Amino acid sequence: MKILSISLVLHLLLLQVSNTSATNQTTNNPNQTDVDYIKTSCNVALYQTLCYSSLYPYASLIASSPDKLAITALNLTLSETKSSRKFVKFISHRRQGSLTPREASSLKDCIEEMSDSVYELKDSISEMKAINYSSFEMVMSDVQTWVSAALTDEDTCMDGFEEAGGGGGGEARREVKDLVRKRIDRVARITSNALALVNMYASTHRN
Ligand SMILES: *[C@@H]1O[C@H](CO)[C@@H](O)[C@H](O)[C@H]1NC(C)=O
Ligand SMILES: *[C@@H]1O[C@H](CO)[C@@H](O)[C@H](O)[C@H]1NC(C)=O
Ligand SMILES: *[C@@H]1O[C@H](CO)[C@@H](O)[C@H](O)[C@H]1NC(C)=O
Ligand SMILES: CC(=O)N[C@H]1CO[C@H](CO)[C@@H](O)[C@@H]1O
Repeated sequence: MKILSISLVLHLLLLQVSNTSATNQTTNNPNQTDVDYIKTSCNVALYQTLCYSSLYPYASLIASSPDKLAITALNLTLSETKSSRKFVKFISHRRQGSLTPREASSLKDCIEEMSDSVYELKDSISEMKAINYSSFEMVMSDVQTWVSAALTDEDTCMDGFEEAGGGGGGEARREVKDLVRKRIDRVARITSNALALVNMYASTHRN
């Protein structure tokens, strides 16, 4: 009974998170040119459907501009990373009493890794906002390094869960582990897409 109610709360939380990104969609009415630009750009991404659906609400804001596209993708990655960190913190707190030491430390490490990602993404966004012609190469190289680092943080977080709690875990424990993994996996996909768009922006300027 207790396990059921926890999972209900978690699912409600997941629903809430997915609703926040949908709200902007209704406030926008993008024209076909700007929508096509998102679609075409997302061809460089590994997770194209996610790339398109997550950036579509910002099509008018991006207005077919490659720098705005890259910054928006980073903005989106930052907000997804923050909400996932919040989610992992919530699980860590909610299940405090029933976690094995190994699971508790995996959750704690994961929260730290998400915090590193938040710093790396914030730095990337502020550098990109201040970019100019002479600083372009250096800024883009930094941003590529930082976004790659964020992707590594997410991998490290997931590896922690793969290693933890190998034996003797109950159903609820596995359920929570899978929920965390699902969230982190989504962030990793969104980060990977942002990196592809950043790389695309960086390469168009080099020619
Ligand atoms: C679409 O909107 C952009 C601005 O976001 C504008 O520059 C462009 O001309 C519009 N295209 C069409 C076909 O209306
Ligand atoms: C990114 O987010 C900030 C606020 O968090 C906003 O001011 C800015 O306009 C956004 N940039 C783009 C290109 O979406
Ligand atoms: C370009 O940006 C760099 C780093 O922010 C700054 O040091 C430099 O003065 C800027 N150059 C121009 C021409 O604005
Ligand atoms: C993720 C994101 O950028 N969401 C934006 C949706 O629109 C509101 C209001 O216009 C912004 O405050 C959010 O940042």
